[in-house]
Order: sequence, then C-alpha cells, then structure tokens
Amino acid sequence: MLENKETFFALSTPMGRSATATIRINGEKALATLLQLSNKKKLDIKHAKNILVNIYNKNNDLIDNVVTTYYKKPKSYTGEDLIEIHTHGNPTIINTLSKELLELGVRPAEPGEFTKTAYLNGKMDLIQAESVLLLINSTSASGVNLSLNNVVGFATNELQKTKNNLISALGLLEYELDISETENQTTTTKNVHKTIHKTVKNVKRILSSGQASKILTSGARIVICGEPNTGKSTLFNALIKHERAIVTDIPGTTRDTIEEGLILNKNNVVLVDTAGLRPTKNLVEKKGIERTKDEIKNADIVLSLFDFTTKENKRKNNKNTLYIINKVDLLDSHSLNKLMKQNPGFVFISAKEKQGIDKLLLEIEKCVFKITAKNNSLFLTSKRQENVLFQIQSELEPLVTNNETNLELLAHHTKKAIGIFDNLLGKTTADDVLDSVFSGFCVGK
Ligand SMILES: Nc1nc2c(ncn2[C@@H]2O[C@H](COP(=O)(O)OP(=O)(O)OP(=O)(O)O)[C@@H](O)[C@H]2O)c(=O)[nH]1
Ligand SMILES: [Mg+2]
Repeated sequence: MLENKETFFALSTPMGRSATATIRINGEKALATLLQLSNKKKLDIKHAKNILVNIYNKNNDLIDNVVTTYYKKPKSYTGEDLIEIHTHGNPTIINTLSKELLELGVRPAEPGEFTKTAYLNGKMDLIQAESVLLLINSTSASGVNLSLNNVVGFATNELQKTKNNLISALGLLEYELDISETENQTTTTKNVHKTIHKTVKNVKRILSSGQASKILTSGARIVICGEPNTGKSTLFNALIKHERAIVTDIPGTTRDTIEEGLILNKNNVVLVDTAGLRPTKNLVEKKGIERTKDEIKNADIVLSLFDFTTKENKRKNNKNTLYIINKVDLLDSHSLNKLMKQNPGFVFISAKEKQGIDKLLLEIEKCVFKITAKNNSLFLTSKRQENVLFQIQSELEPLVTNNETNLELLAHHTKKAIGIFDNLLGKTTADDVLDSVFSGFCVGK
C-alpha cells in the first residue's frame, strides 16, 4: 500500500460559528499528534470510537474540550491513520488549534487531498472520487442520489462488467490468432463483433446520460432568447420574481447575459437572459449577440420568445426548445384565439401581466423530465469521463460499422479499448489528470 509519510490536516466543516467543527488529521503522525495535543503519553482510543479529551497548546493553555475519533489504517477513509477532532464551532478555537498543529509539524492539506490519498491507496477508483466531489456540490435530491450511487460503486461495477466482456473477447481473439483454424475464425469474429457492438451501445447509452447527470447535479441551464423587445428581460424578472434585468421599450436594452439560479417548481435551474438577436453594426451589441449564440449552444432548454406582432413565427424543430408568444395582454380574445390556432404548440403569455406563467412552468418541468427521466441507471459525472468514453467509442465503433474481420486488427483495437477503460476507472492515470480532478475539491475532503 502506498503511504504518505507526511501528516496533514484541514478543517472539514465550513469556517464560522456552529455547534461543532471538525478538523481532520491524516498520516503516520496523526495519533502521536493527538497525544501531544492532549498532553498524554497514552490514550484509551479504539478504531471508530469517540472519546472526550482536553487539548492544550504548547504553553499548556486549554484550547478546547473535544470529541475525537480515531480511524486506524487501513480502515479509514484515506487508508491511513486518520483522526477527527470535533471542537466547539468557534473560529477562534479552530484558528488556535490550526496554529498549534502547524507548530507540531503537521502541514495543511491541499484541496481534495484526503480523497486523493484514498484513491492512491486503492480505497476508491477515480469515478468514485469524482462522484464524491459531485455529491458535495449537488443541488438537488436526485443529484445527491445519483452521486451517491456512483460513490458506492454502481457506475464502477457496470463499467467493470463491460470491460470484462471485452477482456473475454480479446481472449477469444488471441486464442484464435495462436491456433488459427479458418472455420472457427468466423464464429470467433461473430462473437467478438457481438461483444463490441454491445459495448459501443452501452458506451453510447452512458454518454447520452451526461446531460441528465449535469441537470440533476448542477441544475438545467434555461436560456431565454429572441429578437429585441420581445420581452425577454420582463419574462426573466417574472420568473425570478424580482426586477433584476433592466427593461425598457428601446430594442437592444440587454447587452450582456444575466443569469440567476432558482428553483422552478421542483427543479433547480439556472435562468439566463440574453441580448436580443438582430443584425447590428454596434460593436457592444455584436459582442452581446455572440454571447447569446454561445448560451443557446450550451443551453439544456431554450425559451424562444416572440411577441405577437412578429410577422412570421418560423418554428424550427429544435430539441428542447419551447416556443413562446408574449404580450398577449394587448390582444382581445378573438385575436388571441386566432393566434393560438395559427401557432399550435406555442405557449402564450404576458410576461408583464404574469399571465400564462404557470403553464410555461409546467412545460419547462415536462422538458426537464423528458431529458432526465429516460436516463435513470448510470450517470457520467465529469467531462473527463465523457472524453474517455468518446475515445472508447471511436476505438470500437469502426470495427462493427466496417465489419472488420482481420483478427489482428480486432485484437489491437480491443486491447486499446481495454486500456482506455483502465484510464476511466483511474487504474492508469497521468499525474496531470489527477491534479485536474482533485483541484476542484474543497480543502478538507
Ligand atoms: N404589454 C406588454 N408589454 C410587455 C410585455 N413584456 C414586455 N413588455 C414590454 O416590452 C418592452 C421590451 O421589454 P424587455 O423585457 O426589455 O424586452 P427584451 O426582449 O429584453 O429586449 P432587449 O433586451 O432589447 O432584447 C418593454 O417596454 C416592456 O414593458 C408584456 O407581456 N405585455
Ligand atoms: Mg432585455
């Protein structure tokens, strides 16, 4: 087992006033450090059991009366000796204890170092480690559930199964290459193709769950777009329920994108107001419009807004776009009925008078459900995982689409794909990849 010779510590709970705060100390000197802090030669402390002790600074002044838990290696989160000190949640106590730990030669942890140590000691694979980060940052109950599933190894097991199938296929190929008999070759190729086909299908399914995963953990990105003056900012303000965006009757009022996180019905979302789309020579407006276009590309759901005077409402059949006609308060019921007949599938609202907003919220909810509901089994949790899965797909897919029969080529690409799977689970991962994974963590996890 890999061992970190250095002992490090971090505050694992947010800094501030609270009933308790937790400082974790990890490494070979963790227990010795606790003895020093408590001024004792020996403590009656057992794995995963709490004890109550007084801790002191080097001048023998009492720092606090604390509950402490000892996790003996290798049964701890990190796989190394780990001590948790639960102090009273006062910043002065935390600062004094931190200062004392530094004096005792315990260094501060880097972001994600506890989880990175757990990974390096084989306590979890990279997918589980990444899911810990997501678990902390998830903004909804479903996001927490899916991250938790991955932390306990749900995704890992599924991926391991897929990798094992490829290993069996490679076994068949290598056996065939050694004793090559033409008749068997056809059966082998058929079986190998079947496995590769299944793997590609599985990889594509996992890839398609990426958007659902992002929505459940970070919230859907909902972008309001349309021509200037259609009432985008008015709708934005109506949905967030305060006057955040500037509204005027001058077309081209909104120049930059404005976003705000909120809960729409039960869904966590990030709502984005954008600059109106129109041809322009104005440099500032042009830049704003470029941003609008980027936002539309990155959106999970687009709210495409028109006002009823727009001559021809060209309705492109874009995925996850809701088409809305605004300012219906200016119409009499006869004209509104006519407009509704002419534009089936549109949502009709008055952002100013807050009419039709409930119906719009319902449509947004349906849209979120459509994207997230069909993907309830396995979830991607990072861009890194997505990139690696794309690599596996591009290694294997051509073999089935080209109906590749050359056994050596089949073996070569299958072997490569197996190697990439190891990358995904983090069994063979370059240091820079690890750094980028763990730098996103908070200190103390
Ligand atoms: N009658 C009526 N007027 C509205 C409604 N929604 C917006 N308006 C008016 O339309 C004008 C433009 O509204 P904004 O919300 O600034 O429009 P926008 O789409 O954000 O415009 P840009 O930022 O310039 O692209 C303002 O005078 C609003 O008061 C509505 O539902 N009914
Ligand atoms: Mg605006």
